[in-house]
Amino acid sequence: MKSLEYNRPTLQGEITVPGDKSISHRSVMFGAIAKGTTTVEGFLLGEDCLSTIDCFHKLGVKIEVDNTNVKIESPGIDGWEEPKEVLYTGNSGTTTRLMLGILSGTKLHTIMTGDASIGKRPMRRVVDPLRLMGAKIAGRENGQFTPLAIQGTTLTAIDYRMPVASAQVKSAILLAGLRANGTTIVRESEVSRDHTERMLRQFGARVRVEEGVVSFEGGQSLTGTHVKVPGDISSAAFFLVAGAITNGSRIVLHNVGVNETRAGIIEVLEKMGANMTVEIEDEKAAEPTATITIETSTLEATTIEGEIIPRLIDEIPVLALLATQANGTTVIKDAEELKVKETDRIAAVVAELKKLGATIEATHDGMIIHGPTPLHGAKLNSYGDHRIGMMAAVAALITNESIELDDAQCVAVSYPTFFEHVDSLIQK
Ligand code: SPQ
Repeated sequence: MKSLEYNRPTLQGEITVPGDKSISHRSVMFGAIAKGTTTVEGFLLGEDCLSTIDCFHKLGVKIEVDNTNVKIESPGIDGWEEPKEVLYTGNSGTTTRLMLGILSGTKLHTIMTGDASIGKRPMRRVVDPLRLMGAKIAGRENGQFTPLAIQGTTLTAIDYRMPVASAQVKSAILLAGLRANGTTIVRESEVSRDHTERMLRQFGARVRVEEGVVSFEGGQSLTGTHVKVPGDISSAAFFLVAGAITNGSRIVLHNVGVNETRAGIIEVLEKMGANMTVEIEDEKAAEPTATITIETSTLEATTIEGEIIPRLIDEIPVLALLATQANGTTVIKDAEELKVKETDRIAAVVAELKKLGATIEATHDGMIIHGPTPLHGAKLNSYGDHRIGMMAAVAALITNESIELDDAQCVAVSYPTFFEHVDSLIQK
């Protein structure tokens, strides 16, 4: 149990946001698939990304980590060893789902499993399209849950319309498509994060993207390269909200990745009237970055729905907290996907914010929040979900009493230095 007693501080200062989790995972995966050397700077040393590295160690890929610099020396996907041990993906849905796509087209037999949360997350969304490509995957409830066993085989390209907006499903199919005969096509009705498409290009593959349709020829080989990982906007989100809702605050966030498929939170903050400036640092980079300054703000309620949802899906817990401090009724819709994250994030957010005195109710695909409401202290549960844990910690910045947070260490999944960064901003 961690006691969060901040006594309504003001927050002032600057933070360099740690590396993007989605891009860090992919940098190691692509570096391992490519023959030769890949170097990565700005890698996120979060537990999830370390799980990805561990899986590739077991596949015989040489990976050296020196602070946030990573060097991958790979014999290429055809040179990987059949692992003698189970590949353990920890708490990471991205590792589990993308590895399914990658391993399906190798010549290897592998078994993958993760922690208790991973054991409850649906895998058929990835396993079904991979099976259409010819993949041989077995697992509990016909492949819905880990542990999963993959017998690598020859794959054939598919033309697939995505039933849900999911970058993990899209990426698993694209990564399997690298090894498939023919042209793989993925059709999205709502565009999800496009880091895989961008990185395929960085590693030398030819990819076409037109109006929600991604297509490319199988059999292309990847060439090792240098990857610069931007800061994670999903981590920056906690400080964007903290700066907006704590009195007398001003926070400058450097190195924030602002890829438009991730930057929905910026649009929502602007619409709610946040006192914020966004200065683009590097527009031409494979993944653009910005410096964002946020100050205490008077906020108006809003509706968050439709195509923006996949562009801010992981920020919804902390946006719900933000909405408790806005004038009026905020409605979040079309976000049913939250139910299959590390925990059911609709149920968790509503239960925990209610304990603090928020006026919030769950709906089948989101939540409705009436604000502004003063929040008070309580005992909260993170449910072992990093994003719920960090939401609770940001809430503690505006409560008069302390928040006692169970399982606070789960923040290390995506933001190991989170509590240090909070402390560094608090004006003594
Ligand atoms: O990796 P994991 O556990 O699924 O992580 C989460 C998160 O909150 O960090 C979701 F729980 O992020 C996903 C995100 O929600 C990471 C991701 C990616 O890197 O491709 C895509 C999103 O998931 P999905 O299911 O929409 O594809």
